[in-house]
Amino acid sequence: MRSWAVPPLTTTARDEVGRAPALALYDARTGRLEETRPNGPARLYVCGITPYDATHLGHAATYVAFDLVVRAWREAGHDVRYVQNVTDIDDPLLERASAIGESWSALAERETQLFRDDMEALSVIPPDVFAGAVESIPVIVELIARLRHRGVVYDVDGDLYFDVTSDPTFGQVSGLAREPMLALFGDRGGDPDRPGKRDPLDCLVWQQQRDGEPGWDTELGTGRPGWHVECAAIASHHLGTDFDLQGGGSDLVFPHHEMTAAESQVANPGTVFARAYAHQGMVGYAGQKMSKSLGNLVLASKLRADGVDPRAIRLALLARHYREEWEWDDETLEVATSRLAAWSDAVRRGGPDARKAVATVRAALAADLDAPAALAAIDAWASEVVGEPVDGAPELIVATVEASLGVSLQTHLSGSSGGGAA
Ligand code: 5CA
Ligand code: ZN
Repeated sequence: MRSWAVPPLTTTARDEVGRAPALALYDARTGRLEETRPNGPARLYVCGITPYDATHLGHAATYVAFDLVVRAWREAGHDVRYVQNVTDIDDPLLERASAIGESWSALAERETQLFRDDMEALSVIPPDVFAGAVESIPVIVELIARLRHRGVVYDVDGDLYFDVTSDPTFGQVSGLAREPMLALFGDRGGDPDRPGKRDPLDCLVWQQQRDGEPGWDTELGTGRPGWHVECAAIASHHLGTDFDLQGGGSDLVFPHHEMTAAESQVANPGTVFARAYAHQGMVGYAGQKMSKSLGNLVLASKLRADGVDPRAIRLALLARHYREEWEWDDETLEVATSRLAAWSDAVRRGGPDARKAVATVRAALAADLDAPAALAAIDAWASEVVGEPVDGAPELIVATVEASLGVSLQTHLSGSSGGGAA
C-alpha cells in the first residue's frame, strides 16, 4: 500500500565530518551489544500497526526509534531497505469494527491514514515497502504452503497450526523458559489451551472463515492468515532471509518475534530470519503501558490538533533511551518545547565550532541509539557562550540535527551564511 511522504533527506557534509561510525545495537537474541554489519543495503523490518485505533505515543516512540536506526545507517554510508507491515486483518480490528458498527476495512483504512499523517508530521522516513496483510495474502499463503509441504503444519478442526518444535532454535530470540512462554502466549493472542494442538505453544497460521467474518478463497481453504506468519512472510518475501534487523516494541519479543523467526527458518532451512532483534521499551501513561485495549492513550494526532509542534513531540520521545520503559507526562513535552526553542535561538545567533558536537551526536547514536546523550551534545553546543560565532557552525548543527535526529531547524537559520545575528 501507499506509505507516506519522505521528509527532507540531508546527509551531513562528508567533507567536513566524514562518515558516522558503525551502528551497534543491543540484540535480544544474544543479550549483548552487537555491531550491525550490513552486506549491501542495510535491511530492516519493523512490525507495523494494527489499525483499529489512532497512533499513540508508544507507537510513535517505536517508529521514531527505528527511524534513528535508518538515519544512523544512512549517515554511516549505507543504503537502507526498510519494510513495515500493517496488520489490516486480525481479531482486534474485527472486534472494534463490530463494536462501533463500521466495516473492518473502512476502519483499517481510516486509522492507517491517520498513522501516515502522524509519521509524516514526526519526520519519520517511510519504509520502502509498506505492506498490508490483506494485500499480502498470496505471499502469506505461499509461505504456509511451503511449511505444510515440509510436514510442520497440521489441521485442528479446519484451522492450520505451525509445529514450533520443528525449529531446533525455537526459544533463542526471547531466551525464555517454557513456563513464562506459556503465560505470555496466553496473554498475547495465543491459545495454549485449545484441544487438539500437539504442543500448547503451536501457533495458528490459517484460520478457517467464521460466521460474519471475512475470508479469502485460497489453496488452504477460505479463511484468513494468523498474525505471526503475516510478518514472517512479508519480511522474508521483501527482504530475503538473514536480514540485518527485526524491530518492534518489547511486547513483541514473545511470542511474535519468536514465532516469525521459527516459521521463516523452518521454511528456509539453513538461514536465520533476522541477524539481530531490537525492541523499544513500553511507553506508559497514568500508571500502565499505553495500550489501545486499556484506553489510556495519548495520541500524536490529538497533540498535533492541540497545536503542539510535532518536532517537540519527536524531541520528547528522543529524550528517553529507546530501551527504557517510561511514562509520558506533560513535563516531558514542556522540556522538549524549551529545548526546541533553545536550539532554534542558538542556530539563529551562531555558536562555537560544531565538529565536536557532531562527532558526539554520531558516536552516541552509534552506541545503541543513545538519543539522550545526542540531545545533551546539542544542548551543550547551544548553551556555549562565544565571543565570535564560528562560520558554518550553525549550518553543520542544522544538518546533523536533521540527518541524525530527524528534527528540522532549517527555518531558524538566518539568511546570511556563518550564522551572524538575525
Ligand atoms: N501489528 C502488530 C505488529 S505485527 C502490532 O503489534 N500492532 S500494534 O498497533 O499493537 O503496535 C504497533 C507497534 O507499536 C508494535 O511494534 C508494538 O510493539 C509497538 N507498541 C505498542 N504499544 C507500545 C507502547 N505502549 N510503547 C512502545 N511501543 C508500543
Ligand atoms: Zn509483526
